[in-house]
Amino acid sequence: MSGQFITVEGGEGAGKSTNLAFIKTLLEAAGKEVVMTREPGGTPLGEAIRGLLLDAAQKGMSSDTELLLMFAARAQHLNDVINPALAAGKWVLCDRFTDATYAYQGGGRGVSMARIAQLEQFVQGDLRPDLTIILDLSVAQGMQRAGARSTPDRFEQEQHEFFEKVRTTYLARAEQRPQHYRIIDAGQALSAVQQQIRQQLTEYLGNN
Ligand code: T5A
Repeated sequence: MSGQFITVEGGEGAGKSTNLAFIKTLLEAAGKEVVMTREPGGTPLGEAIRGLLLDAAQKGMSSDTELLLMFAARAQHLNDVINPALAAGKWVLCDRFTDATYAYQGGGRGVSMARIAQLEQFVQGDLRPDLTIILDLSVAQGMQRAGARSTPDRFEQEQHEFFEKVRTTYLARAEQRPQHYRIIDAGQALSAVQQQIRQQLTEYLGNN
């Protein structure tokens, strides 16, 4: 018996945190036992790595260091949380995963996609998300929402162009493997966003 692996992605301020608990409720209502987690993070070691990655004081971090730290946190997360949960038949709901590495380190920073793919295979083996929900909205709207909060972290200090590349990469990945992705128009009011999520998940659960 194996559970399913669902990830939620999107640019800054897209509403991932806001909608994660809603998605968990929908899955539980369908009788699934759900483990909710996040990246970078999800374990004590992963959360410590997250602290380094988001720390605005780490200005000189190279793109390769950033990439390797993402995958280091992911390796621990897979070992301690994701793989055991899936093996026990639970559904894992994760706030960001390797699509974010393709979007931010690949699209945003310009790291070679082939190098990311090598690390993905090394760290994950054949594990890929069964379903990825992309909360898509314009960069301007996302920055406005995220900017309404506290001090910007190291990623939030990037410029508009960086986030345009992040968005383009997410959408391109969804276009390549449409059966594994659902794109939600996250620019709408929360009730309309959640209505789309409910509709897409209901359809997915009906087929899985
Ligand atoms: N990262 C991560 C990489 O570079 N590579 C990787 O491999 C991985 C895994 C941290 C950073 O790490 C990078 C990407 C990130 O920069 P994070 O904390 O998950 O990752 O990312 P953030 O995008 O910073 O998380 P945010 O909390 O900023 O965004 P959310 O969770 O998408 O947005 P949320 O839910 O907090 O909402 C933002 C605001 O908008 C409001 C909310 O109330 C909130 O105030 N809001 C709405 N307002 C109006 N209408 C709606 N529909 C709304 N939905 C939400």
